[in-house]
Amino acid sequence: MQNTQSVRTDQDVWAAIDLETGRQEDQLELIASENHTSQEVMAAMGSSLTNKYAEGYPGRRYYGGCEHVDTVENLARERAKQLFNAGYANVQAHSGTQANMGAMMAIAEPGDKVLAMSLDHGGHLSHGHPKNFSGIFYDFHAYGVDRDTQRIDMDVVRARAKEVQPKVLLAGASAYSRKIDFAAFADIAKEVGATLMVDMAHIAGLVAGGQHESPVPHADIVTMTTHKTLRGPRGGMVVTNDLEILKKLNTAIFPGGQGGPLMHVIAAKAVALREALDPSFKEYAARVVANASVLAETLMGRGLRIVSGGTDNHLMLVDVNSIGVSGAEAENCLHALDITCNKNLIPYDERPPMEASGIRLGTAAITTRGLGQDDMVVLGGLIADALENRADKSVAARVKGAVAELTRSNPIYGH
Ligand code: DSN
Repeated sequence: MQNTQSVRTDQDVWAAIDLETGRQEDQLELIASENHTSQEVMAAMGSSLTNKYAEGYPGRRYYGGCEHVDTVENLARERAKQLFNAGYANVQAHSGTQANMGAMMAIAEPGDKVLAMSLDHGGHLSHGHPKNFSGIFYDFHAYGVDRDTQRIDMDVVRARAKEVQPKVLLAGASAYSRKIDFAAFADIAKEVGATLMVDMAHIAGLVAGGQHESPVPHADIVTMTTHKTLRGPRGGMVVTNDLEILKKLNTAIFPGGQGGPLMHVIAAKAVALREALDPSFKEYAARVVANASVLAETLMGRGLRIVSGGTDNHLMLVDVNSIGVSGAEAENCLHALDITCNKNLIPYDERPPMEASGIRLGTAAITTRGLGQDDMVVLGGLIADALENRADKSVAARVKGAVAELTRSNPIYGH
């Protein structure tokens, strides 16, 4: 048996992994849903727990030899409950979409009506895309953002809820830069007799760090991913204060939608949750939000329109159409200069999704590697310079050089 700690025989795979590590070190990651985990989180994912089958839940498994993975899953559950001040947690969802599938199966029957944020206005594909399980098995209806303010108008949500009479009211988004009023959503759900589900995937780390109101006291069930602002491994998680919902959720996750849990990922979730419980995580979350605010202000100062006029969280939608560029062109232009982001529809977009009129920028990853507010002023200027002078090779070279200075002086893993 080889020593798995030190042996790297598969040069093809390791070469690609090393290149990806280098890419992450050399590029500024502005994709709002990404982050850089600690090495301890990664070590847990690369541990012997990947070998273990543990279908079931702690103390009630379908396989022997689960005593140690039980310890790990219990730690993850307890830490999730503590971090989000929730009564119950399920940490087995393989992803955010799997978490949403489990939650939906726990609180609704196929064919039931669900009212969720429109995908075109910042919602998520698991909130009703016609080719996703959600749109296939449930009857989704949408609310959007106001054309003028580009914010969610709770009066419109209320009117839509009264009209649709949904079984489930779903709050949460993938590309919405403003605070979400979970208390108001709860009032509306109560008014129409709906169950309130919140998908806080993007803002879970901000909620953990006290930078966004928590949905947990207001919602019947809260889903999230662990790898975005929460800075854990790629995966999903669900919390609730309702024991009856928890019982249905547990059955919906396993055996409903998944088989064996990924115990190595659950271990990494436990490690990340411990990190998020540390007081330093609150400072991190505050820096993420402050950085996003400065970046948005800087871009607006350069004439780029930010959807809704700014940001309250870790992300912003930049309307690059306002300077005559498509989102796809902007994404490619910035990627060539080692700034990674994604093209994104903006509300009421007239371009198709693969072209889009916006780019979505987030500050979770660059804040992890140490960039601060002064750097955001520099970065905003570089982004504006690059987008305004796309054909100018000397501008491109200057921007790329300045990005290299930022990445070199802020290493992620230091090697
Ligand atoms: N794909 C993620 C995002 O970028 O927001 C959501 O799952």
